[in-house]
Amino acid sequence: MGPPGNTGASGIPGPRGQKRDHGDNSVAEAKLANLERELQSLRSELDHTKKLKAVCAGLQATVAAPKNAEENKAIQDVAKDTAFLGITDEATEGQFMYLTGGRLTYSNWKKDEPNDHGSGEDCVILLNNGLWNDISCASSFIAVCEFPA
Ligand code: MFU
Ligand code: CA
Ligand code: CA
Repeated sequence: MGPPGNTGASGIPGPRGQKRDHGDNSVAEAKLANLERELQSLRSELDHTKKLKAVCAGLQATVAAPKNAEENKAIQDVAKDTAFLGITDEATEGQFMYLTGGRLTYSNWKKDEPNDHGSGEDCVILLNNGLWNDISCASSFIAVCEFPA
């Protein structure tokens, strides 16, 4: 018997490998959708507060925020209806601040308020009876502008 022959030519290529398993993304997708909804709602609330500020700022004024019972009554009398106050806790939940800056020095919350009800409430309204309630910043109420003396 003679020596072994030469190596033969390459065979035909094998079949394509299976597509990689990307796993189940439905949980992550649902979370992302929820985050996107939350972001949209936060953006719309922030826009609302900014508009409120801008309306009074255009008049060289600020959104009225009472610093004592007398001012609270004065805003109540001018508004004659439920009105937004220039107060928010949108930066840090539970820490209410004036739109002009600084922590609250006076408040007149209704019983059990503020409660950040539902998906959150970061704006403040003065009710007809003079008491305060925190409410969604996306809600619509009049606001009183406050002018420097
Ligand atoms: C109360 C208020 C809310 C909202 C809701 C309908 O929560 O604190 O701001 O007006 O009622 C139970
Ligand atoms: Ca809040
Ligand atoms: Ca509330």
